[in-house]
Amino acid sequence: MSDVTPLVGVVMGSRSDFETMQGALEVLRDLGVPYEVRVLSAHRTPQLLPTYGARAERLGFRAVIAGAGGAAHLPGMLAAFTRVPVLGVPVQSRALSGQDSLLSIVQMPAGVPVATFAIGAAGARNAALFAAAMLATTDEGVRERLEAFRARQTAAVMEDPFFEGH
Ligand code: RP5
Repeated sequence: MSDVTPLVGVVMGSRSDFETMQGALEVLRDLGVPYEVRVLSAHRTPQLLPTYGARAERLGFRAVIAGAGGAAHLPGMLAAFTRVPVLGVPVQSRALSGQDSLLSIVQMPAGVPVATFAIGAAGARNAALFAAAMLATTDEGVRERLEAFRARQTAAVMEDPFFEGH
């Protein structure tokens, strides 16, 4: 455990969400964004939500990435308890393939926003990239690493032999 103050909190409704959410952690690590991660459930540990929301503000988190599946209340409930921007990741559910998670997270009534990303692994990675982009507006180091990531991503496509002769 590093003693660097986290700038991004990553929470998920269950340990079973970890496989999806680990992509967000990888991206944050690659971009040198300090984070902390924990399981926090809107329905199994509801009493922890106000505490976590207040703590996120006190520690100066710049974003909270919240992944949940099924009736995915976690991002919305957390957004109700904090002024830190909440980035919601719909985890793919078994019963409805994540459509339930997506609609639960994206359809916040006006007044308490949650930024919502794609279902599953792409959403988790993009939420982390989005958090990094927010940080990059004021952090030159993160901006440079994000730029380098984009350049590598572009190069990987351009260097693909599939493009030979074009
Ligand atoms: C949600 O219920 C979690 O976010 C998870 O996606 C889903 C299923 O949880 P488990 O029953 O696998 O713990 O709270």
